[in-house]
Amino acid sequence: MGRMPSSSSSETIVLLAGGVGGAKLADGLQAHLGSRVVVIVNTADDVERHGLLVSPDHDTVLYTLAGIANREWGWGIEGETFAAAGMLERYGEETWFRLGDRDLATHVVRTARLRRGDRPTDISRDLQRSLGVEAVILPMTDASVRTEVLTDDGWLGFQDYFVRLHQEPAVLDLRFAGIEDAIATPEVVAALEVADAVLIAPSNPFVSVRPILAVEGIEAGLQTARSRGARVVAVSGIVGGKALKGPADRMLVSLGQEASALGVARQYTGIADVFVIDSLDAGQAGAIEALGMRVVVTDTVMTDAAGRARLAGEMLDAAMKGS
Ligand code: FO1
Repeated sequence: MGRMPSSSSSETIVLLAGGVGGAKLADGLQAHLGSRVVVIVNTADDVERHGLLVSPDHDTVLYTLAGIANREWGWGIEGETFAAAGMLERYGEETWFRLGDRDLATHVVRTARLRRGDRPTDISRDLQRSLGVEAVILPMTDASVRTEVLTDDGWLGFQDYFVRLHQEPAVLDLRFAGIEDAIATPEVVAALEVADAVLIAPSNPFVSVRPILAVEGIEAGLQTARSRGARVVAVSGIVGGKALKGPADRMLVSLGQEASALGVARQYTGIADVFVIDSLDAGQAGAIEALGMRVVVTDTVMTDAAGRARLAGEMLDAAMKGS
């Protein structure tokens, strides 16, 4: 594990997170702070498959924090098998969104409980307890929000674009269906109220972080936290002009932005106080500072558990000291 951050033992740290990058940073934070980490996770990439609700970003964070994530893919479960998917295929079902046998159990439990009227936040809490997760994972809202992307072929559901079409079409616009009715849960509001710092993961700024901030009450809660002195520290998921994972670099360009750490920083103007960039991008520090953020330059690529804990420690340090 990396060095311990200069943080006291009673603070609450809130992390806004999408899938793989968010899960890795959450894991690094959990290594430092255990149950004092609250991860507010994007649920706008949720999708219904075979009558079940799948919550990919949530489950990626859940499995990673439980130590059972599939290391090769980043999502799903280690040692996964696909016997059920094979059978679904024989029945003529579309299986481009591959649900593993172990993963399927999560969606069965989630969907059964939703049908009984349970809140997503409560279901998530019980899944975490069953898997022995120390940190707290909170869905960004209990309402249903769905990211849709505009391509040359019209509006598509996010997983259609991401998995079925392998992120190939250019994304011309984005919308979050259902966002008008989405409000922050009491748990999310309470976490932001006591947060000593809010961190933003190296997740896609458009389809992972923006939906979280768009939920009524979340950006307001973050700004209230800032006004009482809590810092917001974001980290770039673009290193050397390339996304560490996923299509964020191409999305930045097709949405009229620059595929660079600076392009990501611009998305967090007026939101982040500190922006963490990779040493490869040190040359952009001045331009990012001109946006009104303090810049921290470090190694941001989390290749192993030590790298996750190290970046988490650097972000905690940036949140807790300096001006
Ligand atoms: N990603 C893929 O590239 N192919 C898949 O078949 C796939 C299935 C899948 C099933 C459950 C789950 O929780 C995630 C899954 N993912 C798959 C990953 C998912 O599409 C992405 O992690 C996110 O939605 C992007 O943040």
